[in-house]
Amino acid sequence: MKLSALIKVCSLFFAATTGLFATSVQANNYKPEYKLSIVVSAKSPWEQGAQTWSDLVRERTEGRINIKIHKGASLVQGEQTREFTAIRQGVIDMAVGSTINWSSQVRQLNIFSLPFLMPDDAALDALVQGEVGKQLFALIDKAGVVPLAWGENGFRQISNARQAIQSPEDMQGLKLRVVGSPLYMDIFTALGASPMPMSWAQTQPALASGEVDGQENPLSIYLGSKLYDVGQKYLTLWNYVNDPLVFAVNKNVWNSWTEQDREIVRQGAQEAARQEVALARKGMTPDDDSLLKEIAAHGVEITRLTSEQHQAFVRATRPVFDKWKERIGTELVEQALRDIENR
Ligand code: X2X
Repeated sequence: MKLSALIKVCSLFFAATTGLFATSVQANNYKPEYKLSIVVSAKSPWEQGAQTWSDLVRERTEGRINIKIHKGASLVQGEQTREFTAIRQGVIDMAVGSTINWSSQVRQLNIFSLPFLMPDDAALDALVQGEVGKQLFALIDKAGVVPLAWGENGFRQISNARQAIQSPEDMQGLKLRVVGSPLYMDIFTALGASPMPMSWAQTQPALASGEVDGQENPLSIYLGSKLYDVGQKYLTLWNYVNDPLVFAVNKNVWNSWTEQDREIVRQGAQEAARQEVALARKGMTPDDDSLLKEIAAHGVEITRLTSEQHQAFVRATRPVFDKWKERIGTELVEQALRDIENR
């Protein structure tokens, strides 16, 4: 064998073995199990979305990425507003998280909680699938968390144990549980209620004991958590906000995976999110109101607002919208308004 040929063979052998070596080093960096956080515990589209994502990833990586779901925000002792920080720090590896809970760390995520910004599903789609969604993902990424797909918790409706709510006057003095987020405190204070910040884990016992009169959450959570069993017999459909969910991974964990596995995780998140959004919107349309029927069958009085009644809520919360528009960033909110207009 000529010297040049020998060198070639040797270098090929060297390349092959270092390649093998690199793969095994990468595999060694993988954890035996990855911790995925969600806030809800009961059956819901949110929980189902996390399950689908985990299953797809486990299957397609042939078990290299093995995900365990931790419900009830248990990795942060139920304190859901600390979830984002915990992902960033690596206490949590992965999450399907609500923008409400992450908004204390990424203030622009408050945009989805601007009262009555989004009139329908298409408006939410226009935001998350457009320029606003792109900018928000860049901000989440900059904060040290890798966002992969947008899911949806849903339009949030208000329930209480005292009386039907048709106007802000009906909310005077009502003790309402809200997520510990300043914007929600402002909204319900403007409406004349007494908002009480509390984690979701504490809410169900607080509703059962009568410590609080009401709460606001999407219908799927209301039903999945059986809130009709803890006295929540009055439900008003007012679609005032809608919180999207973000499928995300801690940055170091993301970087520890091979390119091929990252692609599987990203694809899996996108597929799971698509299915999750469809599920989150199911059963509350004129064509299919099965979810509403199921709720009504538990003796719940469901109130729908006339457009005049709706306007009274919009008017009462307008100053909060204006104040928070500035805090979130006027340009981003203007972009959102344009995208909704052109949806
Ligand atoms: O706490 C809530 O209300 C919930 C479950 O909807 C969120 O995590 C935002």
